[in-house]
Amino acid sequence: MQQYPGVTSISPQEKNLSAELMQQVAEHKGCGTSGGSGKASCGSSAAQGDMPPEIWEKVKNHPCYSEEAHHHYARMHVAVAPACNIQCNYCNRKYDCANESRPGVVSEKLTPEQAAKKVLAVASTIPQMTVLGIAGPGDPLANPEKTFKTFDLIYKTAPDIKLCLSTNGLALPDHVDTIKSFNVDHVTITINMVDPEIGAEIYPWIFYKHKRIKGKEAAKILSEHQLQGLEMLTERGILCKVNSVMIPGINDQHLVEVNKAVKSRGAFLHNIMPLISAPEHGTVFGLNGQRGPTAQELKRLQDNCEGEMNMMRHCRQCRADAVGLLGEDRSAEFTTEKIMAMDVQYDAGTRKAYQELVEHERQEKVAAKNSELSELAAQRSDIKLLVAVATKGQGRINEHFGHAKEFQVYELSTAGAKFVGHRRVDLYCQGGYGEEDSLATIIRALNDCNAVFVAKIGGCPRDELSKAGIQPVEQYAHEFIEQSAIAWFKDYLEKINSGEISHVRKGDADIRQGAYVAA
Ligand code: CLF
Ligand code: SF4
Repeated sequence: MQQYPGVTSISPQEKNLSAELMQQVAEHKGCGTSGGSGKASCGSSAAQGDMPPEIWEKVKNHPCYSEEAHHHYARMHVAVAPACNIQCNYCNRKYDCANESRPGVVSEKLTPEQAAKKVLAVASTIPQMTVLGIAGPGDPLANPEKTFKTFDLIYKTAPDIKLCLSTNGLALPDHVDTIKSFNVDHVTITINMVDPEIGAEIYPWIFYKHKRIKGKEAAKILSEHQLQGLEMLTERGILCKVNSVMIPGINDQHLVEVNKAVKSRGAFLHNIMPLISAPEHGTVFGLNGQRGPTAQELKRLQDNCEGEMNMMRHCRQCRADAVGLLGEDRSAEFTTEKIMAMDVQYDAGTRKAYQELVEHERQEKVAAKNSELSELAAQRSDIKLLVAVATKGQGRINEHFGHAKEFQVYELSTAGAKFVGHRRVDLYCQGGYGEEDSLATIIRALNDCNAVFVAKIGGCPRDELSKAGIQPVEQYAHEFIEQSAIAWFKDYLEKINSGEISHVRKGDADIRQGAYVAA
């Protein structure tokens, strides 16, 4: 193992404990094995019995590390880290770090002190906010003083909040022990390649040891540091997620190799995200016409890698000052001006009591799903299909069709309901009126789904969806998503078996070419 200056060795005792944890991570074949598919996936409902207690403690209320948790718990980012030490061809420095953010959005930069006040203000307002992440707008470890000062302030004032960090990995080996000492329990490293030839097409340069280094040499150093940093973190028992940006024609095939490389070094979760590229972003890829993947290509690659390790499919590529549940953005409620005017009363007891209620409801949800699943297990069928769900959180079907800005998509089979992605759409209901253009876009976005579950839907969209072969389902309004989807699927199979209806293939749960890619 390569040694880095300033990095102290871990004790043999700590190493033993961490090796044990790493082994548990390696053996853990997914948060969602209770679904019965036997496939590794953090994309389905994780329950306490599915994994070792040490890992469960780390992921149970982290919305990015557990798909199931993201229905209930929120995260926030503070934009304290403006500088970066590398250049990615999908990034324009006018905007936030595109490794954890969609291009074209800019965050309001904060000092560590402003950030700390913001965290306490958000935590007091949103008691289900459990994780503070630093993910830009540049690279947190290219701004170590600001990043660690922020963590220090939060750890001292609100130790119940989990600390999370996202980095390109270049400076990671130098900071692993500091990360550990600040009790940062979750680290994301963006790893787009393990082959410098490919790396040279993604990274024009890095800034390392006071020098700008270009081409393959730069990519080689970056890759070595990323993998070294990953190993060092997992040896210390820090849970690691790897983000990879899928760039068709450059690293799409290669990401299977990346997946194997990061799994063998103890990564817990792999998040393959689509490249979002447009000329107006002003990036090298945007200007040279490099396209992003279709939803079909992305899903196929995620499916291919899933046998190897847990895949994240619920990432929303959020901005460096995101606040709220994944998929919702409450950052406008917490601008610096508003925060500084707030009289913040941080009450850990109230937060704890609220989170206990959340856990209670969560357990009810899992029990309801399992009871429905045991009845489905008796059915024999190879049918797999997709359904879309309108939800605003808590794992329930609780959003009106016309108010949905995105639909969550589940794959249904006799193994259960598995979350496979989300589709952002234009709002149908605009000022109380239905928007026909939006409806056409929504139908296109959901064209591979057999049904859409909603809390309520109007007559016009109901008819148009039915004509497009997408069954609107209102009967489970405000019920739990997975339990309802399984119950509906059981009923669907029974009707097929009795000849009452015939199954309509809508791509066999494979997303069609040209379907909407999350953006
Ligand atoms: Fe933030 Fe990232 Fe931590 Fe999550 S986000 S630093 S791990 S708390 Fe999550 Fe957002 Fe996707 Fe990131 S949905 S972009 S994976
Ligand atoms: Fe941009 Fe992030 Fe890449 Fe730095 S690491 S160049 S901020 S995408």
